Amino acid sequence: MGKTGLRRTAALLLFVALLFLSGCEKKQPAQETGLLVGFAQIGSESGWRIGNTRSIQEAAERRGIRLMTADANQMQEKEISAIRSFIAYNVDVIVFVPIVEDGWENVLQEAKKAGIPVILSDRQVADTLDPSLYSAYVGADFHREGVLAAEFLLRKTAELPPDTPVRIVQLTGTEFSSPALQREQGFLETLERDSRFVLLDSVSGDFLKSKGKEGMKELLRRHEGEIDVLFSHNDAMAYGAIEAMEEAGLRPGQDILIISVDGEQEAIDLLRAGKINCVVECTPMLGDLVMDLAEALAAGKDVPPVTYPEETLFTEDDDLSALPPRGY
Ligand code: GZL
Repeated sequence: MGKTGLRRTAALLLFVALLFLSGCEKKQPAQETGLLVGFAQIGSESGWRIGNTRSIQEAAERRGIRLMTADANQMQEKEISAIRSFIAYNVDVIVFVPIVEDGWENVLQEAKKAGIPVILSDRQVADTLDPSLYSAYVGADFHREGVLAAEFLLRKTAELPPDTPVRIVQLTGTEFSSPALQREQGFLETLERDSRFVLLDSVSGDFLKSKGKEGMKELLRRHEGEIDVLFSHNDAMAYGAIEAMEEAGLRPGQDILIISVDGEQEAIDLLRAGKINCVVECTPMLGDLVMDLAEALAAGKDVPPVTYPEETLFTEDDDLSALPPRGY
């Protein structure tokens, strides 16, 4: 058996051990083809994330791309180990979701040294990282999502008396992750030009429903009777916050306005029910965009450094009757 064969056998044993430990599975596409892609996903913390994984896997399967999927269970060190196993297995392309912006330099240097192109899917790394260490980013413009959330609030409060304070609390996503950092930045930058808007407090809900509920309970305890608006960095945390508000005898969407991000089916249903006022879309359906780039990179072609999917927002003023099922 040649050196490559030995390397792939050894790496396969390492990868299978890692998959076994992290409860992952290797997807077998309909028909095996040449391209082998290693995909490191961060977990299954929200309906959004589950939809994202499905989108990547189905896009690979449709194209006959062999996909090795590793689930990091929200742990960066597991994600780094998975990337290392992809390098050892000498995959053609690595796709991963940077759970946080920092801590990727060493492993991406190793991928570069191995000559394996890397695609950032869904989340970004710090812009201080050497951009030659990855080939492309496919995912949302998180800063714009924050701006869209704030612009809805500006419209919603335009008719209030000019000196009426609008007191805001935030449920933030995973600390140091690009969606959390940039959604907050876009939201606050847009509102800071109007002194009526006051950010009372923020609590991290880590993009989880359970922590969103805990966080909202804490915010209600700290600021009882003072909160006008909740900006939740994702739908899952907003669901938890709605439970906390209703348990406190409050009417979500009326006593406290709710602006959320993602656009899951459940959030659209809550929007229709008047319990959420605005949902900024952040599509998880990135599979085809990612696999287009993977195939191009494997063929030695140049690819755009940034690819944003089409995205919109949904508000209480929209006619949602014709909106097709969200699929996540
Ligand atoms: C955003 C994505 C976020 C979603 C959350 O692109 O990384 O992670 O907004 C998910 O629902 O947990």
